[in-house]
Amino acid sequence: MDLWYAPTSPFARKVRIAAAELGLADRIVLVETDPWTNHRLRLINPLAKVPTLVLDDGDVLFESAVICDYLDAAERRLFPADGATRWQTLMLQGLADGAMAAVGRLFAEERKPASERSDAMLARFSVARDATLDRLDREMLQYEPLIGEIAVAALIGYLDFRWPDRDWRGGRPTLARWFERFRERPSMTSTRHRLPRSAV
Ligand SMILES: N[C@@H](CCC(=O)N[C@@H](CS)C(=O)NCC(=O)O)C(=O)O
Repeated sequence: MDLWYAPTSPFARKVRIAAAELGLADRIVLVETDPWTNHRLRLINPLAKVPTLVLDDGDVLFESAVICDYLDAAERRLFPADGATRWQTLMLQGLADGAMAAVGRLFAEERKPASERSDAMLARFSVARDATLDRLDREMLQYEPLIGEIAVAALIGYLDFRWPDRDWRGGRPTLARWFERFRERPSMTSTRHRLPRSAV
């Protein structure tokens, strides 16, 4: 399988963490790309986004939640088949994914020249980030992850990568404690963000 990814993408990292947790990382060939400039990506994914997974038979999957679900299909370790836990973990994934989209837009907005920045957008994305972190501080996050924990770890890893000096941990001791331990998992240490090296 080929995983088209960008080393700065939290959604792609979510898939890589899930693959590592499932012991599938070495079945995946990583194809580093820049989704903004690589026109070949749009030939296989109309949205031209990462992550995009090309299966061995040539079928293509996109959307990180779909790719993670596919990787988990053989064992059902990350996505419980039914029951309350299923809905809780899917909700957590949805929340973390939504916050990742908001902070991705926040990062792009902050990088614009001051004259082009929108205070309303900056405020909206910041509030989404802060409200999500407050909510996550009240969640019972586990160390043996389901997909919800993996998505939360990808979100927080991205915050640390893009804003290393911001203190999101202050006032959120439960979440901070959970992440201090979770970030040491091999699935996390083997998938750290970095700036792009090359782009196909
Ligand atoms: N909902 C998608 C979001 C993927 C996404 O937004 N990826 C970003 C990189 S973090 C991207 O490829 N952006 C390029 C674009 O928006 O054109 C998922 O879960 O996979």
